[in-house]
Amino acid sequence: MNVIIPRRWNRPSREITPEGIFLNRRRFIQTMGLISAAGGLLPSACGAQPLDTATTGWASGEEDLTGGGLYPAPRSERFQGISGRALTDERVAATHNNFYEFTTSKPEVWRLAQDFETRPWQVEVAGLVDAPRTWDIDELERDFPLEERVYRLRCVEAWSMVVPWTGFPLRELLRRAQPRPEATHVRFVSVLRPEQMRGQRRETWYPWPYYEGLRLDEAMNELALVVTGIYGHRLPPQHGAPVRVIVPWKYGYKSPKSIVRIELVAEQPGTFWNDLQPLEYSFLSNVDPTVPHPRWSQATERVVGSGERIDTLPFNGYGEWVADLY
Ligand SMILES: Nc1nc2c(c(=O)[nH]1)N[C@H]1C(S)=C(S)[C@@H](COP(=O)(O)O)O[C@H]1N2
Ligand SMILES: [Mo]
Repeated sequence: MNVIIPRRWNRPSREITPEGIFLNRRRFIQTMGLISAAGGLLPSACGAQPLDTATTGWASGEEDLTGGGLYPAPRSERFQGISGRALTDERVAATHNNFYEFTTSKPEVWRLAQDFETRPWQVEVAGLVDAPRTWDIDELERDFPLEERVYRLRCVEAWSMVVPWTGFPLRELLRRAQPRPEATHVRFVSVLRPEQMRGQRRETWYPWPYYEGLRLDEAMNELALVVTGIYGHRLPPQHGAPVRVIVPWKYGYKSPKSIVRIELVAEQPGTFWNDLQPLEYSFLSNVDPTVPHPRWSQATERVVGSGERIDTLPFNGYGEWVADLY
């Protein structure tokens, strides 16, 4: 059962990471003066690598780029791209992050997260299941066939991106755990590691660790993804390495990063933002252009990178998959 298929042999051709991303990234790094700031680290640390990753914090070293041959994973046939919308440039996505464990300042997350240790790492699947298990991240990455899916990402703050994630359906992991009939919801818990996460040390008014939740039927929808990679390589720290969940029809905060525990429970669990501000952040938080946030409209969104303003779609464009859940 655990035969590892050499994915690179049957990998379809890729358009997801066009030349432009590499070229743009080079230009970006030069513009930011990172080459000189890093004191010549770039040429020596990168060696023959095709990507300038060592100084950027969005993947470093051969192991993080390929995961020993797991990345890039085959592209999903059904989620190859989004018509009329360009893929967000990797350097843009990697330098505009919400990850409050490090800082609330989006452009600074990537730098503050650079030294976050993402291996070894374990994820516990527990609670109301017949087959609880603690997964080592390396087992998790190998035991489930990885695929790449391009999804829209819509933050509640009214900005959006289009991102190629690598992962596998959450329902595959849940099925392995064999949820008991009384399980109704799934709870996710992110890591608590204040010694490596500056925001957890300084912003002590937040109820760390970050936690989120879904109804079990939502978690079993084929769109809900366990994510270990982005742009054809392993997740870098700022995107929630080594493993996060992506729930593309909900506002971004429903997609918890750097998770350590997935728990099946018998009632609606509390969630970080809902517990902090229930009037602003509901438990469901499905993307809905007709329901404004108390402090701003959700009718449109700003495309990060181009700055274009576009209409927000119900369920973030995924109504075909999820509308019948509600
Ligand atoms: N643990 C944790 N997960 C989190 C967050 C966070 O602060 N902590 N921010 C959320 C928000 S608000 C968004 S928009 C997305 C951003 O994901 P990205 O930085 O990979 O684009 O992550 C979500 N997951
Ligand atoms: Mo967000």
